[in-house]
Order: sequence, then structure tokens, then C-alpha cells
Amino acid sequence: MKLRNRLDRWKANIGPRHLRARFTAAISGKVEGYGAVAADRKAPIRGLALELKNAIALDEIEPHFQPIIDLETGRVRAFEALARWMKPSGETVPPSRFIELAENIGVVGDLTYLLLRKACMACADWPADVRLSFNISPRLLQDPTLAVTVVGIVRESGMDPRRLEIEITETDAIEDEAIAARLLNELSRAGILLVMDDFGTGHSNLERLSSFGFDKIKIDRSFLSASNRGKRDQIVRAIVELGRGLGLPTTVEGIETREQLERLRSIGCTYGQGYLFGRAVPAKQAALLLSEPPVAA
Ligand SMILES: [Ca+2]
Repeated sequence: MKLRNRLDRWKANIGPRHLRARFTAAISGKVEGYGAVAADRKAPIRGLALELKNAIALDEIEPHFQPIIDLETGRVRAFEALARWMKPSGETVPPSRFIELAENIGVVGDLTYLLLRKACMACADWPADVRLSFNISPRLLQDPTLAVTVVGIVRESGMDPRRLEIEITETDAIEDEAIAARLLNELSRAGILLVMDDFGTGHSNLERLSSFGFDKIKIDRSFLSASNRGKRDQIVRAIVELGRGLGLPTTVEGIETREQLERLRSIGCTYGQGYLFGRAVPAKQAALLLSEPPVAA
């Protein structure tokens, strides 16, 4: 926490070149008051972990944006922000390699807030009815400052909090459910929508759907896989029905073909996401997508 605050203050007060010099000094243990970073040098954190810390401190990780489509109208209703890390050498590191690492070395908060800040800025360029969907690690649901920090970043950006949706994966990583429920409640009270992510693959999802007050369900992409299609369609239908009964819209991820799209439309799924509509693209391209005609009208 303290480290995050310090990094935030750095970023707010000094330019990238100074930041670079100060960060280098800090990891060499030369800057007084940055003990947490200096102490890391002694820990057995090497290679990618150190590069990741460096990349976060230097603002090198960017959100890309994948469209989420209203299946009825074919219009873009939201963009999901997805982390992209390109090293100065041009090499890209896939999120599967660095998100979990960030959780394990305790910098997932720094990474999340850096990305949220950038994503909120991008959202300012979109029409007011297009939302931002943003992933939060269940690990952060144990950090008592999460809600205050998220709401603070959104307000600072000038964005209406009602345009933000937080996606949270079902998981058993939530140790203290009471803390998580309180944080989600705080986010909700600020007007932020809560989306249960990867629904159908995780842990005690039905209980959490009600106890955590989710507003939307995102159905895991695995239910679109071609094998055993009849049964999978039945499951999707059942989840969509469950959502309807609870008054919760449903999104299906991983739509790649028109045939899948038509099936999901007939099932009554509300929103869709997948390569058929577009991959995750940088902020500028995302804004351009909005001026194009609907993909799936
Ligand atoms: Ca997600």
C-alpha cells in the first residue's frame, strides 16, 4: 500500500525521464524513503518479476479495448480493457504470463490502478452510452482500500461512475467474504456495475451471485466450444434464463462465427464479445470502431 501511494505520488509529480532516474536509483537502494523497493532487491525476485515492477513504475503497460456488442442491435455497448505489455525492446509479454505474476509479487494493485487510470481516460472519448468494462483481480477484494481507490480514480478522470463495470472472476481466492462483500457494496453504491466473470467455471457461483449483489453475468467462452454442443447450448440457455429470472443481463464471450451469433440471439443472450466483432485494440482504434456501422446488425 505504502509503495503504491509513493509510486502514485511520483507519477503525479514528476515526468517520465525523472521517474526513470529515480526508479533506477530506488532499486539500487540510493533513494531514502523507498525502502520497500530497495528491500525487494534482497528478495529472490528476478528476471520477469523485476521487469514487471519496472514496467509498472514506468507506465509501460497499456489497456487495449475489446468491443462488447448488444446482440439485438449489433452496436458497441462497452469495451473490455485488457492489459498489454510491450517491452521497450518491442517484445510483448502475454497477460497469461504477467497478471498472475503481478498477483504473486504483490503489485497487482499498482498494475490495476495504472490501467484503470488509462482506461478511464480512453473512455472519455467515447459516446456517453458506451461503457468501460474493467477486470479486477479477486485478490484485490481483500484490500480494504480498493473501493476508495477505484472510485477516486474514476472521479479524478471526470468519468461518470455509472459508465464503469467491474468484472470479477469467480474464484475461491476470496479468503474473507465479509471484506469482499463490503468492498463490492461500496463500489455499487458509487454507481459502478458488478459483472460476475467467467460464469459457470468457477467456485460457488450461485451463492455469490446473490450475496455479492452482481448486476450482470458473463458466461465463460468454454460454453461455445464445438464439442458436445447440444448440452453446452442447454447450459447457456439455463444461465440466460437464470439471469432473466434475477433481472441480470448476460454476456457471452468468445463468439467467432455468425452461426454462434445467431444461436445466442435465439437463446436470448443480451451481449456478446469475441473475434467476430473485434479483437482488443489500442484506444485510438477503439474510438474509430464506434464510427463504423454495426458488425452484426
Ligand atoms: Ca473479463
